[in-house]
Amino acid sequence: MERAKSCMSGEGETGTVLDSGALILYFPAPKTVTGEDLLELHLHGGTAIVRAVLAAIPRTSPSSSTGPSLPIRYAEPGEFTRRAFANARLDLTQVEALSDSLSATTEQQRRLSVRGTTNSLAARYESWRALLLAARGELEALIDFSEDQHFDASVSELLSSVSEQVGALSGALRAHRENAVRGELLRSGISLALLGAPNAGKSSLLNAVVGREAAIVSREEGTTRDVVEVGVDLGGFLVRLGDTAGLRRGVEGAEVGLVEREGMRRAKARAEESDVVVVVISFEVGEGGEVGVRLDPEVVETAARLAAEKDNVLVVINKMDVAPSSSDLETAIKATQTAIPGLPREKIHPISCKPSSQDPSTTPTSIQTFLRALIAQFTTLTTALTPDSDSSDPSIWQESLGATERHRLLLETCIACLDDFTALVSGAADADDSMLRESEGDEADIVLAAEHLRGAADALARITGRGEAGDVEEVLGVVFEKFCVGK
Ligand SMILES: Nc1nc2c(ncn2[C@@H]2O[C@H](COP(=O)(O)OP(=O)(O)O)[C@@H](O)[C@H]2O)c(=O)[nH]1
Ligand SMILES: [Mg+2]
Repeated sequence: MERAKSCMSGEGETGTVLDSGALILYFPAPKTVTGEDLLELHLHGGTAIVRAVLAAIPRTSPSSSTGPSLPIRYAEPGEFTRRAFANARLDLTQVEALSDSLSATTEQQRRLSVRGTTNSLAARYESWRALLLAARGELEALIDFSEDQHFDASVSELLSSVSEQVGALSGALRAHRENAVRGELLRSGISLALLGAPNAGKSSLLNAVVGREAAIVSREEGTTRDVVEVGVDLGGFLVRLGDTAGLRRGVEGAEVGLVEREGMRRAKARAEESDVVVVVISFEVGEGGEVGVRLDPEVVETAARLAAEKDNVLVVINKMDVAPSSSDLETAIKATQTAIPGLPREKIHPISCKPSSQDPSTTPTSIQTFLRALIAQFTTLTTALTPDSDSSDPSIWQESLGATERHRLLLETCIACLDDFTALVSGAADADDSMLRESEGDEADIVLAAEHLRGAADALARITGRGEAGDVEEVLGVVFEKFCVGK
């Protein structure tokens, strides 16, 4: 048996250092990661040592050496976290953030997941749910106890105060849902499409950005038929770059064939669903040696449509190195702005993908400048919105970026329930306050309105994974606290 030195530290955990250098830490429940008793064995990593220790554990039965051996087995995937959730050490939003932080590959993903590991997001859902429970409590009091003499608030006042609260909450939920979409850009990556005529330099730009030959660069037109996808970390943002087939309007002698047409269809579809579209146009040398910017109608029409619909278009004017003078560049910028109406000057970036002759391994300066603008655009896209109605510290809204796709779907359900509530209550108010008069049918309306609030609160409870049990008690608690019924 090895000699061991024991020590106590922190909140009761006991550490034992064995002479072989192994460290055994005992954490008593309930303030542990899983909420259960925990024993941590820190061993040297050799497989023989680990195997010997694992073989020794079943023989250390606490009862007697002849008693049943201590059952041990490997943990199931995620079992520690599952136990932590079961023992209320973590809520579902924290479990999700933990899984996100384990799979984070970029700085922005890491930051997003760290934000979610505190329980502030869950606390916010809980505070909204509490608000809904309180509102529902008030409505149920209206149904159950309206004849009670202690109930002195006017029915219509109460209803309008409840719908006012629901209205404000609904605004906050909508902003939160919008931020969840923005947060998803950090989590799953920002999708970016490169769009332009054949030979404009889309593949060259992709390679200059990625820093390796991901896409084939060729003077031959139509080398990219399908969308080439590359994932890249730009300024800490995960970006999914899509290099697409060139867009061009067919002309006599150079008609667009079936395969090329399909490539163009995919290119437009990819641009349509992208978060950011970079349109590549270029200076070209004409047959007579003249240099001018090439604006293919197929490219500019698509770009103008996307710019008007989504305002997510950036333009690069490539092959600046062949432009004879800076006035040619200014002419090119003006022509681009005419072709794509409403495109601000700062969204047009002259670049050259041609490597510098002094140091071909460095990214050309013009591309570095463009990348900085691109990263600024990513920052804007992923900054949390603060609802106008909310004058509190905007940093708390930053947290709502941590809301996942699962949260977003449940938020939709919650918002839909609140919309139903508002439609019912305002509909009734329009119908000459019929809901406020006390007949049986009106009571049914109030029951239904309370039911909508319950649906909304349940959706929030499903986000944190808490709250369904004891829901009735909570509602009753609100009723009794507010109206002192039954005293
Ligand atoms: N002079 C010059 N040539 C370029 C530049 N960018 C790309 N090219 C050339 O333009 C041709 C087409 O480029 P590529 O990237 O394949 O265009 P894509 O069809 O839009 O993907 C190739 O011969 C490239 O070497 C540039 O900035 N300056
Ligand atoms: Mg290409």
